[in-house]
Amino acid sequence: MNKIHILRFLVVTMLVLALTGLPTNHASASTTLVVRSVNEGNDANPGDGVCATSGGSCTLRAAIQEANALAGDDTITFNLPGAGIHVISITSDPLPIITDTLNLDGTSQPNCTVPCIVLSGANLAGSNSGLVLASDNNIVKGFIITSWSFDGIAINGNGNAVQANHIGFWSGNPTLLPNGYGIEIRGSNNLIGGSGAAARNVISGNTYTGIAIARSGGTPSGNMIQGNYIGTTEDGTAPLANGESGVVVYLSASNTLIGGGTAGVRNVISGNNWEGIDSAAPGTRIQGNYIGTNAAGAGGVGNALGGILIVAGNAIIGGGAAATSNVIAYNNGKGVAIVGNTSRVNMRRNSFYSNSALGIDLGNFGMTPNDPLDPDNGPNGYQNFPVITSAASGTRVIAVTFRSKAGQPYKLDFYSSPAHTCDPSNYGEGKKWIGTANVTTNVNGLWTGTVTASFGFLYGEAITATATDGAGRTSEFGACRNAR
Ligand SMILES: [Ca+2]
Ligand SMILES: [Ca+2]
Ligand SMILES: [Ca+2]
Repeated sequence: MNKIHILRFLVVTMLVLALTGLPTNHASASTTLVVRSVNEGNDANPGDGVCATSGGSCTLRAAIQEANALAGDDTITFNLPGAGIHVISITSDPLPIITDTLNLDGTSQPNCTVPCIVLSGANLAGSNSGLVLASDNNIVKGFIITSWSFDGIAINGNGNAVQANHIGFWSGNPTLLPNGYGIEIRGSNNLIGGSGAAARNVISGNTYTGIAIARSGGTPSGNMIQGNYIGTTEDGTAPLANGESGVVVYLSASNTLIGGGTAGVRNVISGNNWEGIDSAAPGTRIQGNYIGTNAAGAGGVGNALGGILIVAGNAIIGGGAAATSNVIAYNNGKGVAIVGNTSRVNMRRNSFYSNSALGIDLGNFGMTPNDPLDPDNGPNGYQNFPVITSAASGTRVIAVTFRSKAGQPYKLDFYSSPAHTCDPSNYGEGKKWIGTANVTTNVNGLWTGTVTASFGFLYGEAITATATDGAGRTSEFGACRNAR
């Protein structure tokens, strides 16, 4: 290049910069920082747009410091040397709290099977969390997060997405390295998981709860837990218990969605040491999940103290359509237990089977007998259940006597279970929904009649039913009647 060419090049370059308004610094640009070292050094000059320690390497710590210092949303990717698992072991201080919007993308690491970047707190003294999201709209994906004595991930902001992580275990390491809590959520409208296998977190082996929402206060609303395995191995075939429950929604949370209406957002919440799900909050929806089964829905990985425990608030478990039905099976204990005198829980069209105790227990002390005119107060108003007096497999006609409050509308849902699988108490559980009847009681609180089921059932199968009142409060299952 001669001098004239150089001069012409400089003039053209300056013109282009002037015309396009390219920034002369990185103050508002979206910057991608590439982590190339598993070491821990600090960024030498946060805010200069460059991730570099004084020695010139880009560590995760330096990258977060740089991204926090740069205004605007930034991305951190990984290009760590070598193949296989990469362990970032934090020993000096916890990683910086994420305070500016960040896409932290562990799936970007070449030459590995996601997740392959371990964020380990095993060598860090004190009570610490792995990643703390203080800002909104962050994405964290593709990490193995283990050995943090407090939270694996703490979400204090809103609108964050956490996907494709293993939280609480490292399946390649023979020594289990739990976190205290897998994920704690204190903000709103966060998404844990998503639709499909690529978004799935496996949240298992943590010392306490897999996902705890509003455990330490706050008023988080609208959080979504979708498509995860919680309490199982990464292939969903065996238990890898969280030491307490899989998911706990504390009372100051609201409108939490666990699952949804498609197979892709189904959570498998199984194998936990307490219940699969505990909720004390208003507006909890539990839909389309497998609770106590393996990921195939074809065998047992039961939760040790029952499937679901509702201690207060109101919840929808199921929803009246096939797509929102949960499978609640193989749990040691109740399928769903409801305590707390103000609890209001709608449970329609779920599949309950092979739980060791009642499918649904209002009051958590066994079957609650029907009372005349149903005035009793308690969980779900101790809603009376229907009494089936006959069930004819040939005609699908089921005869019912139902006594509850006078002059009120109810939805009666009918279920079949294979022969001899009703609970030993005979107040059992229903595996397959076979139909619904909308009925209204008379002035004496009585409705009696026959219902023709939508789906057939076999001679000898156990037929049972629930009643749901106009406020959406569902009864226990009535006594099983063997079909003739
Ligand atoms: Ca820097
Ligand atoms: Ca930033
Ligand atoms: Ca009652």
